[in-house]
This record gives sequence, C-alpha cells and structure tokens, in this order.
Amino acid sequence: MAVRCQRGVRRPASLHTRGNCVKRSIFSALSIAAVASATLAIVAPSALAADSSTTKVQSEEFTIYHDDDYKGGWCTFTDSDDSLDDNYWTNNSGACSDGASSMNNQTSHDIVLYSDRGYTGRTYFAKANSSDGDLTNNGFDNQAQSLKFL
Ligand SMILES: [Ca+2]
Ligand SMILES: [Ca+2]
Repeated sequence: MAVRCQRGVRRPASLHTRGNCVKRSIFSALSIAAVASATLAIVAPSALAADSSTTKVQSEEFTIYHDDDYKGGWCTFTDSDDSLDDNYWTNNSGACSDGASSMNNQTSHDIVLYSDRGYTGRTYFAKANSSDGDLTNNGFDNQAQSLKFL
C-alpha cells in the first residue's frame, strides 16, 4: 500500500494517506528524539563528572545537615533565606527549620543562623569557609529557622 502523502487532498480517500503521513511524521519525530537522547546519553556522564569534581571546590554553597557530622538529609543555600519552613531535607524528612545539627559554609560569606524566622531570635555565626560537625556545644542544635548571608 504505497500511498503518498499529499497536501490539499479533500476526498475521504485521503484517510489512508493521512494515517500514513501521521505515522511517518511520528516516526521521524521519534527518530529525532532517539538521536537527541542518544546524544544526551553520550554527553551527560562527562558533564556530570566535570560538575561533581569542580562544584565541590568552587560552589558557593552553604549547607546545613539534619544530623551531626554532616549526616542525614541536607539543605543547601546560595543566598539569605528568611524562613526555612519551605525548604526540605534532601531525604524527605520534612522542612529544614528547627533541625540543623551540623553545617558546612563553603561560601566566601560569613553567615548568621537565627533561631526564629525573619532573621530574629538567637544567633549562630558561621564564618566563611568553615564547618561545624556539631552545633550542640554552641547551643544551636535543631534551632535554625532563618539564615542571612553577610
Ligand atoms: Ca525558605
Ligand atoms: Ca538535627
């Protein structure tokens, strides 16, 4: 059934033609998608590898961890945040407020953690490029509710 795709055919006889044309265009769309994803599959691993090796060193990220010693889920920040209620631990254990037990400041900013929303309450000072595996001895375990990049 070699039916050619024709434009402007009005008669119902063109039903087959249309079906055939639709299939062909779907097929070519799939081919394009297949080529695109094949290209992505080739590119992605090296891009990811490059990312993970460089971001560790160069990323300007501040990270709080749910547990001591940089364990449990974590939340990362690249700027001030006046409420951690709408930030969530990476392991889906809930909102990041009132849960931080260790922190890693990989930014060039000093950062202040606050025990209340809107940069109020008691404070914990995280120096630029510093880390702390246990906030308990700073009286700040599970306290952070907002944080400000200075
Ligand atoms: Ca927030
Ligand atoms: Ca905790």
